[in-house]
Amino acid sequence: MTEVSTSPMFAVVGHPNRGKSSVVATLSQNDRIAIALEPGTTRESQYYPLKVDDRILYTLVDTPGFQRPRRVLEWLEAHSLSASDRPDTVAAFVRQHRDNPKFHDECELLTPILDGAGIIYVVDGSVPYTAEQEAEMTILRWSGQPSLALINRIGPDDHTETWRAALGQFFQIVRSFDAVRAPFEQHLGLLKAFGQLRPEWEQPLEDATHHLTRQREDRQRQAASLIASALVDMMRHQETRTLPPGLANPGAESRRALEARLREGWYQYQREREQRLRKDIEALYEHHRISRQEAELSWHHEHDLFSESTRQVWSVSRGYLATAGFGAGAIGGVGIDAATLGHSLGAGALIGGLIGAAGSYFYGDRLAGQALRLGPLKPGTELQTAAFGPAQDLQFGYIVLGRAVDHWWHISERNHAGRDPLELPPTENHWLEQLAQPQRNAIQVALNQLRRGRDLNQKERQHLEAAIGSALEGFRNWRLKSVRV
Ligand SMILES: Nc1nc2c(ncn2[C@@H]2O[C@H](COP(=O)(O)OP(=O)(O)OP(=O)(O)O)[C@@H](O)[C@H]2O)c(=O)[nH]1
Ligand SMILES: [Mg+2]
Repeated sequence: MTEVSTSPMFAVVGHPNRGKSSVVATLSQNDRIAIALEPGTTRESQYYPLKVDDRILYTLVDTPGFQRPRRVLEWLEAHSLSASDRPDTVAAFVRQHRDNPKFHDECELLTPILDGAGIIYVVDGSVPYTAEQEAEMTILRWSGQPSLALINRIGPDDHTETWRAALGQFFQIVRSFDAVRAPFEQHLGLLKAFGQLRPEWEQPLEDATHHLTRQREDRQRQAASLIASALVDMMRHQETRTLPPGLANPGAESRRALEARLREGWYQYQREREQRLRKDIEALYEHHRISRQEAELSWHHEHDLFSESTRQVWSVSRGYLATAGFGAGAIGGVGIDAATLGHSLGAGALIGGLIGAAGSYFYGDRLAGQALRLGPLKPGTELQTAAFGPAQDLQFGYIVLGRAVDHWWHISERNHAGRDPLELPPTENHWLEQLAQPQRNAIQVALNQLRRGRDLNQKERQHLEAAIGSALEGFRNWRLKSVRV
């Protein structure tokens, strides 16, 4: 508690349903805060400290909206003798009405302000300004606390300019801020503005922007490492079964059945591993409640890891493959890829037909690369191991990587006020062209190694992580550019 009182605190206040909780959620990086279409969602004041490395950088207080501002103002005017006693009059109002249900919301929202919190007054710039809100603004001014107004546009209309003119008469600082869409840089800009409200807050908020910037860089590095781990696991994965005595050296028919079973298991593993990566990335960015547009349980879906449309979106061109790596192994990989292409198109279509449903499998068999492999009988026993995997096609690595980087981008750009389901619309693979040759090589060399079932040594792993880190950076720049066009 003592720490809370030494770091800056801001009460986010305003009319009901204007995006107060959304502002709090985004700036405190907390997606558990209730945000809803109905007015009156927030009924009690709640304190949300933003912590980095166990240090509270600042605290935001989410509050209920004003319900009876005119009545409150009437009371204040009737009980104030001069301008100098206004803050005391506001305090007297809260003392006297604390247990009055009629003014419950006003008492809740004024309490943190009387305790010294700065005021962040949130309005919706998509609805017209009305004089009705003057009572709210006047009450806030009477509290004597430093204040800033935020114009948060919820709907499509734009009344920002009238709002600006009105708010400018009541608040020291007026800013526009879209709680759902504002990019990270704007969060930092807003914190700087908060720091201008009181001289003693300037340094703590300067520190806060510094910490948040560092945290974002750390998260990006950790994301690269999580993605590298998933890539290693997925490329190397082998689905195996030990065949008990009597089933060793199966005939052609049971061999096919065994192969189909192992292949399904291999698909399943890959999908689950990818989901685990996604959850890990979301947790890294403190997104705990994301619902997905993708149908997770019905795999036969165009967004499925193994669908034809996925392959089209995320696989890299033959030219890219040919130039990405210089090692002999890399070229070998391309060779295999080219040689099997014609054949596996046919096989892929066939498997798609067998599996039914979307029938869109194309590359699953080619990825896992090969038919079932049966090991030798274990000496002294009748046991034999059957294996499926690891992935033979380098494209699988690029597809996994592309999907992971895309998902990361959506998560890292997502504000904690966002409540829409996560959609991952198709994109193109031009992003890889952002990568410099050494990073392309590092990825290609790693994939080639993994394709053979070999693990990476520490140095190779570091190279891969660094290259994925650059891929994240490149992808972000590419997305920013393509969004702006
Ligand atoms: N598009 C968009 N929608 C927003 C934004 N801010 C809030 N909303 C939506 O507006 C509605 C109200 O948002 P809340 O943050 O719950 O508003 P509030 O002021 O806390 O509401 P109460 O607690 O009921 O007073 C929700 O449906 C939000 O998703 C925004 O910046 N952009
Ligand atoms: Mg609310």
